[in-house]
Amino acid sequence: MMGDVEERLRPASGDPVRLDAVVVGAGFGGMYAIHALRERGMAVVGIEAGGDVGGVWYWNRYPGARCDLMCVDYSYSFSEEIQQEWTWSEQFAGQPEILAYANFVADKLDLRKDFRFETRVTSAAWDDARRVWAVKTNRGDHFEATYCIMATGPLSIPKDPEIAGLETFAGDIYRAQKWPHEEVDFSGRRVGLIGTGSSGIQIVTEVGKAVGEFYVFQRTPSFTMPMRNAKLDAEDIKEIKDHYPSLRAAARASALGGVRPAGNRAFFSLPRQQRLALLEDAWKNGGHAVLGTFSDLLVNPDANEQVADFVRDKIGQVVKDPKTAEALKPRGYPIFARRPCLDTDYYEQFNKPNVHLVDLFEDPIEAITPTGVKLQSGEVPLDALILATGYDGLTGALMAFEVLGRDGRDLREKWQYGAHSWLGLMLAGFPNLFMVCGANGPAALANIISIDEQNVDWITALMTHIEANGLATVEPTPEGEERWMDIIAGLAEKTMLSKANTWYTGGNVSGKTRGLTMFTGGFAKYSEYCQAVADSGYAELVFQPDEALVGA
Ligand code: N01
Repeated sequence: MMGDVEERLRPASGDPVRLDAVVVGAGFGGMYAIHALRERGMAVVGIEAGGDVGGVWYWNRYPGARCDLMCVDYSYSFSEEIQQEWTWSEQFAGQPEILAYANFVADKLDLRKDFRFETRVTSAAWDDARRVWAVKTNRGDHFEATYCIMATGPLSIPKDPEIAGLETFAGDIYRAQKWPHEEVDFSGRRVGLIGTGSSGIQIVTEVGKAVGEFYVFQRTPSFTMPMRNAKLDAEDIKEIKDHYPSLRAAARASALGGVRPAGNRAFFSLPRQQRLALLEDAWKNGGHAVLGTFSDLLVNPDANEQVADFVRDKIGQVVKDPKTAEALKPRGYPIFARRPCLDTDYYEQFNKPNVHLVDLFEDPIEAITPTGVKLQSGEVPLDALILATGYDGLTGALMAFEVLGRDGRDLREKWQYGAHSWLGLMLAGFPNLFMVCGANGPAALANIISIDEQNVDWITALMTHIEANGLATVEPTPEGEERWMDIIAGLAEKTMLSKANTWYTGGNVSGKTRGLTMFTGGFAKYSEYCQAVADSGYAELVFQPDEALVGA
């Protein structure tokens, strides 16, 4: 059944195109899924709204976009050939290099021939009588597939700020999540930025370098720490390439799927001076070292507050204007409960005479006008407005089109009070449907490429089990799903991650049910759960036999 995708997508009869699997999304999860399914000899098609591979790295071309995980971790581990052939230029790669890497992998594995780009899925519906997923697109495609793999990513539906008058702005609007492909020149222009999460912080450090007047409209400040990125020289590269097996093994055994260091000391197990010295070292080392220095920063509020104070002190040491420094210091939520950001000279930008912090808690936005942003205190005239206001995360992508399970059960109804699934991989009532990096797995709390690979490998192993045993459909039991959601809830109660209003909890989208639905037990533990299920012969899953084989 293999062959060129365009040929297979145009059947002469106009009948649905029959495939083994449809994969939605051409990010790192979807790319690996296509490769792994093809390796099993399956006929597949990938559907992707963007014009090429890369997922979030295809869309997020804003100035300063960079991964805050080291590339030695944030890259595929499944192919020794790819690991050896590709060479990273820096510890933390920028978006152009990560996108170039995605393209390199796509070329190497010839992935594009099975992707349908600039195409959106409009509906996916399970046909129980025929045991197929019927998947339709906005280009009139109609596929029928035994399996449907949703590799739609936790962050793919941008969220605009709900501010009156946005559509009336007469200047240029740029969205971090859908940045133009050509370079944007801000020099000499009056530019505003709304949003100071990971994206906004990266934009500030880059746009701040060449801009006329820059107004950073900040509602909640984020904690950000120095990345201290470094170029990789020939010796570094050799060291990495010689040790990939052990580096990957360490990543798989870690809570974050690769972030290092990961401390196992409790904060108060050491005397004050020693704790401070360790934090100072971590600050100097950069990256996520501060987060990794102690084991209990997200479960011990006193420890968390002391580390938050340490970072607030650092902000005060950099930012010269005391009022601006005070406004930049995050308060009222635990450090690391919002995604910890890494930056290069973020706070330094605010010492420049043309970079202005606007504290929206003190002076809220009343409206956006054709000529600028109207604050309570008056209007800030602008030529351009950058929105870095985040995403409808975790559930947004799968709720953006119709997904209908057995008996027409609608996923939007199933998830109306939040994401609910089994291992973040499968859904009771939705046979043969899989999610890659789904909302109830470790999702945004660990290295997404590690999760993608682990999920896809687990899914393909289950497919092998299905085929080897003459089975046709698989889905989790409702009880299994409940048990998983209880595990998640039990773990979530122990962390402070839900104590900030973020996309982690749905708190950034009005009307969305709030709750921490990700697995907070860490990547390694998550992998253990998944493996235990496979080792048990897939307990908590129900299968139906392949009727074609029954009695054969
Ligand atoms: O989005 P966010 P993001 N008026 O939701 C503000 C990953 N990522 O795109 O918090 C004013 O974090 C909002 O303010 P508040 C990473 O997982 C990774 O930055 O609601 N402000 C907030 O400041 C990350 O967590 C990397 O008060 C408004 C901001 O918009 C995730 O993507 C880089 C507003 C949104 O922050 C999302 O990050 C980039 C309004 N009406 C992203 N509405 C790296 O790997 C919203 N905001 C480095």
